[in-house]
Amino acid sequence: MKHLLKKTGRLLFAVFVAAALCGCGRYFDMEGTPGNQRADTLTVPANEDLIVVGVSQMGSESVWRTAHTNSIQTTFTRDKGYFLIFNNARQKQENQIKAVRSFISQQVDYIILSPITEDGWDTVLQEAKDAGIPVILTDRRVNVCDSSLYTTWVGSNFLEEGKKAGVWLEEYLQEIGQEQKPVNLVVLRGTEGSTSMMGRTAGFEYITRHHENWCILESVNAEYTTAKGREEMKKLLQKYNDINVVVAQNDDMAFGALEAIYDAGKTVGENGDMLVLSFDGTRDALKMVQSGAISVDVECNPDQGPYLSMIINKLENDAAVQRAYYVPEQVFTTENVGDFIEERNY
Ligand code: GYE
Repeated sequence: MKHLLKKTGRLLFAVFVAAALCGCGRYFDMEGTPGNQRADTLTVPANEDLIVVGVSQMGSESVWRTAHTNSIQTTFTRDKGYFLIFNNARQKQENQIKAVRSFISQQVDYIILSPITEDGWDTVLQEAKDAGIPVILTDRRVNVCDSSLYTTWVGSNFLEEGKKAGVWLEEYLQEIGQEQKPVNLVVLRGTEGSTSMMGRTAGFEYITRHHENWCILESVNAEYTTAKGREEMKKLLQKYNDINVVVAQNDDMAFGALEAIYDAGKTVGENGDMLVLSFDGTRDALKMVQSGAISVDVECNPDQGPYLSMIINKLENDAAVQRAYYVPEQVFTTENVGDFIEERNY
């Protein structure tokens, strides 16, 4: 197995560093994970044939992100043959770059990166390539000059997600016979420069362009968080008194927007002042779809750990991998949400 060669290198490197540090025992200062207790030093047990995986997660900004992290942490466990080094960058790209460099210096077998934004990765990914460490992207993508700087990517078709929300609105307006009436929309966008934000925005706007009677009054950055969603929605309600549709690019922002809408004495849903469209499909949001507070929730599947371990297994056996792996997703509405809400575990 490929990682065994690296394991020898790691052990020799660790011995060398230990000797250089007079054997003080602290080779690397690493943030460990609950599954592998805190790893102050990279102490992959010599008698265990473990694949060492360094994961740089962007943060914990949303319920979806927590589920994404959980999928990774429950996949890369010791009993499944992995030693997981997990780093939470707390929404800062520079922390992700530091983590990747730390993984490189520890000669991990694989690096998994969930990049907060698409730009700014060329240098550090070149360093990983020079070190012979495959980089696998999850959730969001990177915009690099040399596409060989990462091996593959696992995630959602965000453009399709945006289109699905637009198509739902088209069909809804047709059903209620208001397809010709003016529709005023506001958009709460996710993290600026992120793949999911750009894809959902482009997909929804693709549909919007087919409707001259649809008007996006304003599109604002609400950073995928509930607090920012509430803050920005409050401003939009103070600015506009004729909002018909709120497009929140994730459930957390939708939760914040609903708080602001209710605080303003407005109502939502089929017979309310405005409709709320959302993305992700978390359990609490699906309950709001069931109640009608959220009209439609376009699923974004965070369960990407199994795909990542399948890819590593292929790479370990020199098998070919695709350049992209799309996770399955659907659309939740008041009509179908009852069939799925009980199984939703996040
Ligand atoms: O929709 C949101 C998270 O990139 C798909 O990031 C991900 C998005 C997801 O903060 O909840």
